[in-house]
Amino acid sequence: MENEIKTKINWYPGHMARAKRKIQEALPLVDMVIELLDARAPLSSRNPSFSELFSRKPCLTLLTKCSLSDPKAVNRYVNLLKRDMDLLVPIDCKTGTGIKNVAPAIRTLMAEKIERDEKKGIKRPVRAMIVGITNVGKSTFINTLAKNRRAKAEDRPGVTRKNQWFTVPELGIELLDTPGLLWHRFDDQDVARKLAMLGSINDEILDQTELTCDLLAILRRKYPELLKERYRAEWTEDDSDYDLFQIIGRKRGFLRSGGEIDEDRTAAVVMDEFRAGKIGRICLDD
Ligand SMILES: Nc1nc2c(ncn2[C@@H]2O[C@H](COP(=O)(O)OP(=O)(O)OP(=O)(O)O)[C@@H](O)[C@H]2O)c(=O)[nH]1
Ligand SMILES: [Mg+2]
Repeated sequence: MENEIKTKINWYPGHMARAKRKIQEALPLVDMVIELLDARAPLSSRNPSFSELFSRKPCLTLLTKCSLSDPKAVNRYVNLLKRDMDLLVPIDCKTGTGIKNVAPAIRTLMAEKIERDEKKGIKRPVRAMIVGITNVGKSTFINTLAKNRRAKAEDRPGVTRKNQWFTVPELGIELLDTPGLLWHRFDDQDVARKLAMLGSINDEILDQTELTCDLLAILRRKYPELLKERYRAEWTEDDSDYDLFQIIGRKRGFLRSGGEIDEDRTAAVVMDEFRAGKIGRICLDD
């Protein structure tokens, strides 16, 4: 298994190319951009085309899903990333962490515009476009701020297909939900694999056993104790990632009639448990 050439991941469906055009067309309508990064992979979840695409707009960066990520790593990334970003705020929409800091950050970033408007006697909401890769939590973030407005949000990539406005009058802001964007070719396949682990790439185009072995490779290197605790698994240096995958399948009793492990079931369970945070708080990026 470990000697096999890995399947190359590429996922840039037609709807994403169209969505990118629509996002470009909508840019003149907004005052600022809010980019969401996944706290479990803050570097890998940055779309490299965004810095150019949004270079003319002030940008608030949100490091989201913090409750699922390693708190030490989140701190390190906040310090590292804020150097080259206008403003960065760590949040979590499930636990509510950091949400109260978002509106003040928007006002700080838009202070000049707000002051200019006030001098002219105009009261106009700040209009922000919410952008990020697929499944990072854009629609969930909008629902968290806009409370009663419902943007469709689900745990699979490509849920939002159209730009859609949501107003939050109590905060004086209007938010444009946009479809998640990936990029045309993943030069770095490690990045592509991490995005697949986060659920940002269509699971149906991936070999799930291979992806789970890649996840286990990261976990055994960075979080061996969490892995041992969750699966009561023991392994040695000599065991390959695939051997470890087999050990876990066996421990869980996912066996077929011939006594081999059920690979599909093992992969699905390990991947689900990782995504739900059951293995622990994990950051995939180094
Ligand atoms: N634990 C946790 N889960 C979150 C958070 N934000 C979003 N999620 C979950 O992540 C999944 C994707 O959320 P969406 O809001 O649909 O993501 P999106 O960026 O709008 O996705 P697309 O529209 O497909 O691009 C959902 O299952 C959410 O419940 C968060 O802060 N913490
Ligand atoms: Mg969405």
